[in-house]
Amino acid sequence: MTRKFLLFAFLCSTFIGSAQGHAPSPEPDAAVYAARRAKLLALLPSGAIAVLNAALEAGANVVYRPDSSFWYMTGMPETQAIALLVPGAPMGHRYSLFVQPKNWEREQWTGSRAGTKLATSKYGADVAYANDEFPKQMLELMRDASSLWFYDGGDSKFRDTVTATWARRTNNSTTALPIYNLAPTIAEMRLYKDPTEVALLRHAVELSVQAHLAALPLAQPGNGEWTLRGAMVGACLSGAAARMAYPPIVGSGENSVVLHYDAANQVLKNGAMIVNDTACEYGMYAADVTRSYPVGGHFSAEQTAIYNIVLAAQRAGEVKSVPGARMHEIYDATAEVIVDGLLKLGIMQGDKAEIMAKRGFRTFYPHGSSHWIGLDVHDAGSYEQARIVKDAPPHLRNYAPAMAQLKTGMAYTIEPGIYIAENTPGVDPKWWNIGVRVEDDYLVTDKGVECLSCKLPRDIATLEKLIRDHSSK
Ligand SMILES: [Mn+2]
Repeated sequence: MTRKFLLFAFLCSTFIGSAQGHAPSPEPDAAVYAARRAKLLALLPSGAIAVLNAALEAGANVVYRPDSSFWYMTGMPETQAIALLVPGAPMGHRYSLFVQPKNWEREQWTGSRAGTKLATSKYGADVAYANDEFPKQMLELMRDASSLWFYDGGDSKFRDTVTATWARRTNNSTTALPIYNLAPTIAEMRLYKDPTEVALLRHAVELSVQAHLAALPLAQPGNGEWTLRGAMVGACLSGAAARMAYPPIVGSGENSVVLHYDAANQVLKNGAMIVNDTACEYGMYAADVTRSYPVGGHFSAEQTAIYNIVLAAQRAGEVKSVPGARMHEIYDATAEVIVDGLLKLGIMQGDKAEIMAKRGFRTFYPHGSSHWIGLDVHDAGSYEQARIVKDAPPHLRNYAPAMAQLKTGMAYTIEPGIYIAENTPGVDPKWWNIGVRVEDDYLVTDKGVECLSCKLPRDIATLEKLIRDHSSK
């Protein structure tokens, strides 16, 4: 049997509100989800119907995780569920849920199902049906609808069925009947975190900070990359995280320059740089935190030089990171500090203006500085990338600056990095295999931008102390 949401449902069974008790992931608060649906209904034109599909089961031996956007609108943790929203319907008939029917023989294997009863009493549906009723109900509602809005939850078969059914309806219409993907509309809502989300995100970040603090003392020669990973996974899960926010990245030495290295199977060699990009998911919300430090806790002169450039780049990004700023201003600031620093060290050569214009630093700083965080670690929401900037030189067409402006409720990372691979042409071998990324999580509030993870030390002296105090030598 593949459905493993029993564990998830169990973790959901205690309310987060009792923060003192550090209860596991929160019980969906029906009012929060109802408010989100009301907002979505208000955005839809009259005559619209909206169908939202839960994610498919992920497969055997994989714990089911609800699709983030479906969860955001429904709080319904089960697979094979469909939500139907009809803004033009009378009150009390606007929200239907189609769910797996109660069936003890199945539930004995895969866990309790809400069934139609809880679909209304707990998850707030006006009306609930067994999910095999969906095709019939859908056809009936389509007859009077003038636009269809769908969210497929990553299930292409569901999308095909819904769109084909709508196409048949359109074929018999005197005018074209539009069909829209709901994903961008929900994504836009998800960009602005409500208080419930902010509380969960804070908790996820706090737990991740504790996990990093548990890992730092283990950065000793003879331990493995897995030792750090194990400690962090342990810290997250024993703090009632349902899972990690993403596959942990703990890479030392030559692995520190691989951005998404996830094997964690190398023994730690004294002095090797570690990039540790690991964080917990809590209550469905993902933190994203990275620290870099050498095995044994003694930064070499070269590691110090690179590290301080990255830290200064992050600081420059933070300075730009104010309400109203555009996302690309953060990236530009980090890139500029990195280019200045690498030119000064002789790792890069050439004209700064030309390097900036051609993004010539991407050998060393190949990724962006920032992404949204939330229900997904790379959260939904547009960056409003300008594909072609008015009057911009041609190189900017590849750069596609993110024009999105920081507004209250948005959450994002600032995570510059420098990675110097072995045999990088023109680079002195003393710099090889130094990878450094420093990543923190930020929230725009009414009072300004708050760093959620910055209590986790970033300065060399404190990082060294946290490692060296636990050295056996
Ligand atoms: Mn990140």
